Amino acid sequence: MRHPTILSAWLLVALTASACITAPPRKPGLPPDPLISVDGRVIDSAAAWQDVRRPEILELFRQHMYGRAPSHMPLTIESVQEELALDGLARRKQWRIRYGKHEGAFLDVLMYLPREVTGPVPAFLGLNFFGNQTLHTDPGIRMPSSWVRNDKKIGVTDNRPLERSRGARANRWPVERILARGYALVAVYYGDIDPDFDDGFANGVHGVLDPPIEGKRAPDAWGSIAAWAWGLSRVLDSLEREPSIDATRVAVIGHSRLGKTSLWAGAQDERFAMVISNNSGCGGAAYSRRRQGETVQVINRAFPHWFSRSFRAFNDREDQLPIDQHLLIAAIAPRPAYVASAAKDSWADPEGEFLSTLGASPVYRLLGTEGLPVDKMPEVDHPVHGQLGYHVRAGKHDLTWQDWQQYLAFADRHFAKQ
Ligand code: GTR
Repeated sequence: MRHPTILSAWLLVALTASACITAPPRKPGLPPDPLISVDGRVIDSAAAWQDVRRPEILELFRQHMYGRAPSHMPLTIESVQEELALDGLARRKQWRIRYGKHEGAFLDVLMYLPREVTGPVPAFLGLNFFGNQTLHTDPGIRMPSSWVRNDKKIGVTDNRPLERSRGARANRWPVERILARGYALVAVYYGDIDPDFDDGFANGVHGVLDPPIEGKRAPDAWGSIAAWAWGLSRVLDSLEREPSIDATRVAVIGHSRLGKTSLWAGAQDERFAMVISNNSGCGGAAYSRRRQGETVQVINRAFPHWFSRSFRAFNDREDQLPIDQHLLIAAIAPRPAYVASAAKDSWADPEGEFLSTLGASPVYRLLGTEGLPVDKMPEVDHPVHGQLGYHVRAGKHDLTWQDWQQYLAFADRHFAKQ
């Protein structure tokens, strides 16, 4: 008689070989096919996407681009304050999330809620560049105590925000209009998580949770984008404890480098119910392989702290990347995702942002949604909304009310309660 284990091993090999169809190797230069695994298997079911391809994609992004963040850790919430604000139109709630004993190991959260709410509301959650006080002239907003980039126009000197910085970015955050539509707005200053300059990862969350050892870090240690994304997930942790918020309907939104961040946060953390990338460009929604506008080499040289060190291996070698940015959007599927470009923002490669959104669409369709409802780039100011949304707005690199109108409509459509 044949040995039973050899027989069953042979059977297993034969069965596996017949069950998975392998694809021919991809030509160099083309972006990786979202529906073919690294070992050549065709991904043809939701289960294969969820169990094989999505985890493998996230791992590739960790290994080669954004780096690896430490796993979840306990947080404490303190300094909670709640009062009426905006002439009685809103409730303003602020709290501090502490992630370590070190003096500076905290982030300050600002939340506005529509005043009249019955039951938990959906929310937009976004990081900002100069402090929560720049969102509105409301004098009750706490100022950041961490490092802030000097800026005469905004009102920051000696890396401290001045009183006159209150409301300096109100044009990007239409607070009253968001509240009027029944959404909460949750804001955090990104420098509370990690100050945006290259200091060898001594300050911010890296210094607290994962300091360099004798000046050394692993090639796939997390960069600042991964740190900001980590912070967004910690804010979501705190929103899950917030009775006024429906944490199953939180849209994460970010502009530019913070759009790269919202994509990476949403790709990894499936609790984000919607992801919005506003003008995120290279390292965000735009294909790296196109090399239009900002390139991998340019971004790594200008911002050596944003990505893992391992990403530098692809400077001028984008074709060698085992990933590209359509896979980042695909990792969000089937959750709704919206990518927006601005016509004059050639640095962010609007066409590359559109094409990668389109490139993610087959995954959305595999998972039973419509994906992106067009296959050609729409004209300027002709938004398209499906499970994936896209628009290219007239004008320059910015987050405007026009962009917000689309995000609100997109959220209304996807967050509507049946
Ligand atoms: C630019 C950078 C872009 C984008 C932008 C921003 O200097 O090249 O990748 O992130 O900054 O965040 O405003």
